[in-house]
Amino acid sequence: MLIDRRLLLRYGALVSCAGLMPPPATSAGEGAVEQSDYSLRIATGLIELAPEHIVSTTLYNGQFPGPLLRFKEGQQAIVDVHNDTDTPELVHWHGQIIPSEVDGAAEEGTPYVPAHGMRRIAFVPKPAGFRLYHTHVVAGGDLNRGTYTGQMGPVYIEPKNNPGAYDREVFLVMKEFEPTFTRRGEMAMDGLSGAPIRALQQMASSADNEASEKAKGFEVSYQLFGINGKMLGHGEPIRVRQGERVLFHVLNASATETRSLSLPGHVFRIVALDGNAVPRSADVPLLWLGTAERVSAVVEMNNPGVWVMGDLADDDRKRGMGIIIEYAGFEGEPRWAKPEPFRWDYTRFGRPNTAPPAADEMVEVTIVKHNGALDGFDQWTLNGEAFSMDTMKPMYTVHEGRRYRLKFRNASDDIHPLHLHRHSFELVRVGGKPTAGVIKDVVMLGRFQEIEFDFVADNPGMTLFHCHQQLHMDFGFMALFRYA
Ligand SMILES: [Cu+2]
Repeated sequence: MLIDRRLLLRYGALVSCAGLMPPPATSAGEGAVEQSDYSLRIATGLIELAPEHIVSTTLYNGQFPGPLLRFKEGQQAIVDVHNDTDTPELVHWHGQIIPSEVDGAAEEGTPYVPAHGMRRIAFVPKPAGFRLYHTHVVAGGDLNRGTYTGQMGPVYIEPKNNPGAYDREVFLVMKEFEPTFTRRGEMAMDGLSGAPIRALQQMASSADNEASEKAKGFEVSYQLFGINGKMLGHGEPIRVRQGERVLFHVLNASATETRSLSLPGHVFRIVALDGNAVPRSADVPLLWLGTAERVSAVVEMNNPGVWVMGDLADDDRKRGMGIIIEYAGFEGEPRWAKPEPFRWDYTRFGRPNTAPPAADEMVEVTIVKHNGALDGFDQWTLNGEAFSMDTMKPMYTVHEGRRYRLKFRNASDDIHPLHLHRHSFELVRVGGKPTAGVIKDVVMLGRFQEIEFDFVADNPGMTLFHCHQQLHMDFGFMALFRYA
């Protein structure tokens, strides 16, 4: 749509001189001359997971997942975000190294997209690879807000030099629907390598003894599950030919859950984690992904038939967490087979026998859970402090150019998908094993385990660190880094 330039100037003059007209919702409102690359509209809508399961939730552009947004690395992009809901919203560009003003976290100072308003944002997308966008508002006890809704979508940033050496690319977004709170503290499957540390277990039991509420806090459980917004058996199968090499880009879009994925009779060759190429490709029988983690893996289609590619959790897969893989010329009931036990180990994809560069400074953070401390919800502390949305006090000051080693000690029986905004980090030690070269923006910290990773303070501006489990981040598990 082209707008008459004189009209626009006149409108602008009216606003600035007479002050008679209400200001547009943003500095560049709907009448802006420059075309945006993408437009996202946040509104309530319906997703048909299956004919008998049509869910109502908040969506981007009326669909789940949100549209796949493709950007070019280093080339400025403009996105118009329209918010048709009654509450302010934020769109976070997860995994990108961009300024705080557009990153999409209120804690960093990003302005909200007002209710029934819009905000135009511009940024230079980077780094290349598989990223995502999602809402970053606090949900607290409201299961109609935050990542409990359908506000999540994939981003692919094309590298400046595109290698593209695969037959096909398929994006898979794993997501649960219809959340409820429960007192049933169900123990999720633990697929992570590494042994629990005794001192951390002791710390947890003394926190349990001190807890005013002895009962465990609320957990979230879900009724319905799907890949790309369809329950297993609904939607189109992935149709393949024998000998084809398919590159799967898998995203765990859950608000709270760790997910797994297996394709019986096939192996995944891991090529990238969180969109960043791994130093060492390796074959694995199945995937484990924490909330917001991504895995890119090539599967060679060399076992003809009709298969269920699905989550290892039987209940969740039976309620939809899977998708059918159908070879050309084959039909019939899709087959599922439980894979052999396998532990997910990030160091498998790292550079062996090399250490990352020495860090300039070390920061140690101990994570403790306080059962039911906040009206029945567990409260989380980092070195004894729960993040406060009221004060938004920064916990650490970093200096530009310095390399920081963060060591996290998990004195709890939960897995935490740790996420750092606006920076990538390099894994240094996982489950007691040293590693180098694995670059990520979310990493799972196992129960009663430790993890170390490095980041270089190379993107000045307020920077948020948090657990990506929505229940954890909303109840204390956050910290702000400020630049000196
Ligand atoms: Cu957590």
